[in-house]
Amino acid sequence: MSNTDQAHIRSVATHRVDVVVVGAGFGGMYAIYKYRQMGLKVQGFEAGGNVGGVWYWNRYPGARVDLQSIDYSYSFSPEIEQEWTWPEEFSGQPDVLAYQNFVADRLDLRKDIRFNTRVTGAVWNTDRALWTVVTDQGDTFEATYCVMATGPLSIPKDPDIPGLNRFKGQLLRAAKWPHEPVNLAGKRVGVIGTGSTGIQIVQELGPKVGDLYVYQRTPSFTMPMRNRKLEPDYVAEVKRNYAGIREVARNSPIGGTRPQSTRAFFSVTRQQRRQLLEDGWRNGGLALLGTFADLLINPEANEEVAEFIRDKISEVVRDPVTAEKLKPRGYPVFARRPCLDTGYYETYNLPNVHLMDCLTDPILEVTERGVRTQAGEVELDTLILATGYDGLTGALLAFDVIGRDGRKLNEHWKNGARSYLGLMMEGFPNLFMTTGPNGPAALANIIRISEHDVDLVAGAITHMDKNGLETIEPSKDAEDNWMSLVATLAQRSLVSKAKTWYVGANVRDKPQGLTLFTGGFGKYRELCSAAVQDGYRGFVFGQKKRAGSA
Ligand code: NA7
Repeated sequence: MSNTDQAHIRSVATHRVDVVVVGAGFGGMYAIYKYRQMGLKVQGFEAGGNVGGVWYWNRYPGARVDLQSIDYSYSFSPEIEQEWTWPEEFSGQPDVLAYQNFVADRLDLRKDIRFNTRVTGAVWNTDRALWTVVTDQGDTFEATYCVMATGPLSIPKDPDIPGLNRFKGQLLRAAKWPHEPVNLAGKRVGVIGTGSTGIQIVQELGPKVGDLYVYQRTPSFTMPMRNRKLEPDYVAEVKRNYAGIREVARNSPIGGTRPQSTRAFFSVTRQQRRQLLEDGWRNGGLALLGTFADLLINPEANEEVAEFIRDKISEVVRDPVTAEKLKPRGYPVFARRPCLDTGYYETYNLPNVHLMDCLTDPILEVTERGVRTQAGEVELDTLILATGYDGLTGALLAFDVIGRDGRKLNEHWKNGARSYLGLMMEGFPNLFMTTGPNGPAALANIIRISEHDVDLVAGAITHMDKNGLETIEPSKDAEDNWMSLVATLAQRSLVSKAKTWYVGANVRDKPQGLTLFTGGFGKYRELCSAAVQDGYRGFVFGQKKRAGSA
């Protein structure tokens, strides 16, 4: 942003608030509520037309959470816990969005949010110790604190395939699905991408469309979700025990109640291992991952589990050639986000579902009529892109964030995202992130992390208020040390050993490396809490200027 732009911002600035919150997904919604309850004047901004974040946009067929809804829900309000009833163990997108709307109504959140409004710039003014935030609607706000609740998955990524715009049929993006119903019955449909999103779409559409062509580059490991309706007795029991459920989640590595064994893989016999894996498979969800303690750090253990899943694929998929193509190889299981499915592999037994292997026959281009690979052109009525996101950093690098001394965030992150506790960056005073890079973000329950981060920020603001402090930012040393810890843990974890959005591999020219804290959510909480208890260790505060001083 040029000096002239900055001067312009100053000249039109009219709104002054205490806190700006960017994003009205789970993190932003809670942030708005929490800071408002503290008596602060809060302004939220949201690019979507309503609350929900990723759940507002992702209305594709079959969209569903892959964590139990009992865990994937707010814990900050005992009233809301009692008033809301989840119908299924793993909720579909309509129920998740209905829940978010229920919370927004219940807490009257919308009055403090400007919808259909995208933040286009945020600049720190050192003299006045405030952020100036501008939007694409021409609004300019000044705020003491800026909280980026922009989420790890909010910038969808089109594939680098030539000709996308040439397609004369219907082009649909999973991450920007139309709000009106889309009738695909009898149609020739192509789906590009077989991550969590592609898998959910394929299993949902396979039995419903004319022909389904699934363009798969890297096969994913997926396990049975075994979703179920929640019986009233079970729901009542949960409602009685929410406090305990939340306590378990807060101290667990994944921020949820899924059991996690401390058993090492090779501490039991081959036969016992097989039996335990069978039990995990039968229990469904991510039970398999919780069966042993060392699946993400012991490559031999990991490979045995991978082979167990490959065997399952052979048991289900009748055509052996298709089964082979569906088997993931060359990267550890659980290093890409493990998918949960309901009959995904079975879908390939349908005569109208065709697996297109982009590893042996890559997509050359999208044409006016469909998709062309080396083997030829497939004509399509509809092409669906399920090609993922510019994860973790995309949202914050989509606009100019300029900190102290004109420091640009894209410069600060030019070799990869840096932060202290996944929460703040050196040189960017009073700018907080929730579920930011180098925190546990994608590796644990995002709602538990969001609540934790929002509360941490609330604590810091209260501390500053009490002590006459005006600015907070991490020291360079603190950020360096945190980054070393993140890197050391990442080296030990198999999560860094696959080409995924976790490591930036899906975005051309993006710095590569795992910018996630792999020590687990419970440990992350402990480290944050220790820093706070130790007088906000690693943070540097600036005193409030006395009236009359420059
Ligand atoms: P993912 O997991 O990033 O998956 C994107 C998929 O799109 C993946 O299979 C990619 O294959 C595929 N892709 C991307 N570009 C291409 C091209 N050019 N050709 C063929 N295939 C391509 O995104 P999702 O939306 O499924 O899931 C994101 C998160 O949401 C997930 O981790 C959960 O946390 C929920 P590739 O792997 O690059 O070979």
